[in-house]
Amino acid sequence: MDELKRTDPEIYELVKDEERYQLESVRLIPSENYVSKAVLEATGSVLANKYSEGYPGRRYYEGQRYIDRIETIAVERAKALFGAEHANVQPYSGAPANLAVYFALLKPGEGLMGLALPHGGHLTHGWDVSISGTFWRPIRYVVDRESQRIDYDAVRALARKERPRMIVTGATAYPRQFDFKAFGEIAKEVGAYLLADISHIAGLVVAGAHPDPVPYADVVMTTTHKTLRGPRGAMILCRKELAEKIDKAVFPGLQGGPHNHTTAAIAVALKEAASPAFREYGHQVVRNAKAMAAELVERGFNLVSGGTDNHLILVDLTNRKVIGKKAAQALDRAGIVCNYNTVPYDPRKPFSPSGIRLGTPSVTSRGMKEAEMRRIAAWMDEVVAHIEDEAAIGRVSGEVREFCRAFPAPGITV
Ligand code: DSN
Repeated sequence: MDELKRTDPEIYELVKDEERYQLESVRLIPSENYVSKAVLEATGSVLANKYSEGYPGRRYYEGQRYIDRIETIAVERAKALFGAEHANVQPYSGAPANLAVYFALLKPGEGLMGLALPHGGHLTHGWDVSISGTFWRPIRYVVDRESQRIDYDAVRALARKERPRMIVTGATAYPRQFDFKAFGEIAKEVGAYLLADISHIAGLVVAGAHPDPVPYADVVMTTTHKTLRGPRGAMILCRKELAEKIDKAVFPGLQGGPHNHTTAAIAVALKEAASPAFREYGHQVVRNAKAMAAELVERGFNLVSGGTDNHLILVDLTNRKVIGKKAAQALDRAGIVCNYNTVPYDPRKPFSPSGIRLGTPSVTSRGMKEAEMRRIAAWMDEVVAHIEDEAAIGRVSGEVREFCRAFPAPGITV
């Protein structure tokens, strides 16, 4: 980044600081990852210079000879990897992608049923402060109070009562697998579309480490930068008969020109995700999450639903007498980065909830395995147990920095 250094040393230094931070910390935010150098190179390419409103072969600007080929490759790779009939790779990110799906298939005011935000759902699945809960009639299902898992009978009963036009399955803080077949049956029974938002688990799906929604959902949406390990962006997959509506909703309905540098990087990430190494990666992400969960339980942590089936762990810290925000901040000072999070039926407010959310996609990308997960869980225990003791937190921070040295991060050259 010599040129950046010369032109704007202030930004250059901050980028380098962030790079060091990502290298020297244990990153447990479940929606984050490390992309490869190849993905970074495509993202930082001259494709950023080009306008391409429209779709391959149907653009509103000339000069698309290379861009059309790049977008076509991305689309074909997405279709092949997920076994989908149609793919749109232009959404800028997950929130606009979900909005495009609603815009394509729902009339204003029709019922949109999703997992409630405090129970692990996403803002764009019909929460009040989001346009999704304002333009459409929000209907919210919750997890069962005892099992802290989705109760499919309760979802069916709610759908029968409320008759949504669309049901959304997917979450940002749900540590268990989704039964897409059950959701598909419920949606069919009430005449609703089923949207599977697999943003968090797309990498696990392609690796065969989580059931596949494509046979059951009318539309599948995923961001490309979480377990899928691509650039920040999103894709919408659907059957042929919905393709035109979806494409029109993305452009010209909601967006202007696609971010071609992102499209190219998505294509690269999809190629990487089709490799046997990625398949192994997806399974290791889950093995690592299970190992970390088991160690945390062993150390007296209370996990929502008792454990995990995927890449994510939700810890309820109530029994440790520490609030989520305080724990997340202390862990960050110790070099372990996670986020505070509500837990189902949380008596506390979202800005200072009872839990923290952890995930293994990033640490697995660095080659860490089960033994390292147990080590990290032990550090977390130490920090939470000594939350007021800056000397103890400082000691952990030194150990974490040293530990990270042994695990190169993809995309970061030391
Ligand atoms: N913000 C993402 C997450 O962290 O789960 C979802 O959009």
